[in-house]
Amino acid sequence: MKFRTMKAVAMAAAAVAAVVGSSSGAQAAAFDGSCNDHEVCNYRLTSYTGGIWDTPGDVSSYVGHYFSSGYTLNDRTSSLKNNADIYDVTHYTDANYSGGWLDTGTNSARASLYTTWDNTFSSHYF
Ligand SMILES: [Ca+2]
Repeated sequence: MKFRTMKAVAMAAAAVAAVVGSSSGAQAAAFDGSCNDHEVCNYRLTSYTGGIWDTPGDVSSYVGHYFSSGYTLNDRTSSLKNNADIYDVTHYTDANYSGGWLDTGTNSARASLYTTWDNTFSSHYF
């Protein structure tokens, strides 16, 4: 009896260890100035310069957000990267995912948004 109890306890402990061991790795850190895996990254100027704004989530309004350089984000994006592994990202010219829109494929980047989209984006959705 005693041996069987100890074995059951050992098996339970092993099960807990397996759960802990399967926990996911480090998450991408939003707004840390680094364009990490799973993030979309907007830049104030072309060629990924002038300040960065990086996040792994959807954002319905750019109002109240700022590039790392201190510039306001709304209507000020001039280049971008989509480091999401699976999802395309769509940038919109208006808040709440409305207005004109531009899709950028997974693991793609745009060094320049040219005159059509330069300084126009106000929200994005994966
Ligand atoms: Ca980041």
